[in-house]
Amino acid sequence: MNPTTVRADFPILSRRVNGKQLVYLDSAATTQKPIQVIDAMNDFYRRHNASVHRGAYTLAEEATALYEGARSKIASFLDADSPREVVLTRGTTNAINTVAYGWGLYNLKPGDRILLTKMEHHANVVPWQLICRHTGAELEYLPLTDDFLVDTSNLEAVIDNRTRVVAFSGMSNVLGTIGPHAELIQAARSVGAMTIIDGAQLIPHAPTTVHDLGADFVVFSAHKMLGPTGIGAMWGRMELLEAMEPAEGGGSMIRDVQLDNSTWADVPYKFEAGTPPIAEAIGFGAAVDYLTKLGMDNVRAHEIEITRYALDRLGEIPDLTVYGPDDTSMRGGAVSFTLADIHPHDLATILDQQGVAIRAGHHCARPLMRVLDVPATARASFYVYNTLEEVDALIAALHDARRIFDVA
Ligand code: C6P
Repeated sequence: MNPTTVRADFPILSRRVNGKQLVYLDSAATTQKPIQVIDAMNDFYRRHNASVHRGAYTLAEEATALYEGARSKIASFLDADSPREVVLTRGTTNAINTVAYGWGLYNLKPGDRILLTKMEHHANVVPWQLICRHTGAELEYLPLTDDFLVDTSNLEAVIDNRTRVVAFSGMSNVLGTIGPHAELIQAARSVGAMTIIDGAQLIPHAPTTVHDLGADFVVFSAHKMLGPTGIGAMWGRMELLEAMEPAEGGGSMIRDVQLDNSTWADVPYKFEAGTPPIAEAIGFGAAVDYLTKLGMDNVRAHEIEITRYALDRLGEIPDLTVYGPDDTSMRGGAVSFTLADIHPHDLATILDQQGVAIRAGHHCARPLMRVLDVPATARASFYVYNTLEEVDALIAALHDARRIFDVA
């Protein structure tokens, strides 16, 4: 996989920003979209647009085939046993809420425990807090080690038969930290707890299957893997999906509606209330095709190469602190840092003047910011189209920032 060839498929990457060539280093927030995804969505609106699952006319049949075709592609990408195990959601946040409200609300009671880690995105914290309010269950958090890994040294003492849910990020959007999936899943299994992996960062970046992960649910967003916003997936074990209640009611998700009661459509439709984002699903399918063609092993190998290079080069900058593991076998390509006492927002603004787009802030991980004892970090994140030369541009812009802020 050659990022220079890959770049040619991404029209936006030839843009100039503030008179400089755009260097897009914010793929952990959202990735850019290749022409293949843009064309697939465009083609749907130009030639096939109709609602799905209802119409008895040609366009509706075409739209349904394209929508269901996208589900099948996502299922193959995950090596799921059946496309029916893939629920199309509005994204990771919506998927976690679907599990929290569809499973948690009906299965948790006072005294039950939900185990998270201190590196979770708010999407894997706040829904569980809301469920705790409804059910009386309590939250617990696994701490982090000094080298930014999930600390499992006390796991046996933390997990017991009160633990009913273990929910954790497959890859941190701030630290880049991966895992430890197998250990957490096994510990959860040993006490019969339900497991959910927030795969928003993991699935786009690592060759993995739902069988490798072994969780009960794996959730992720299309827009972080070259697809459009507004769509994502919730893979779940069929027996849990069958047993779970829908979190949202409305059209398309019912078998029958009486005046005072309703019955649900089969999985996955009982979780897809209302007219779905059809063009977005088709774009998601095209993104999965694109990544499959690149090969997820190649995607990961490139990520390791560019992240290693970035960590080494960032290490050359005085007063710069990286928050995350140094070992690239344990991390992905989201690299958070601070530079002296320059506020990350100021840093991002200065870098933007050089055309370099990075994110600054708490990255929707305020509990983690407290652990790191910083209000915010700057974050550069890499994907399939980023080159080592772009890392050089980042480094040059950071040296400029040091000069501008007169860092001694
Ligand atoms: N992170 C970032 O880091 P949505 O918004 O539903 O597509 O994804 C939410 C989400 C959940 N979990 C993790 C680990 C994530 O990284 C994210 C999204 C973005 O820049 C936005 S805060």
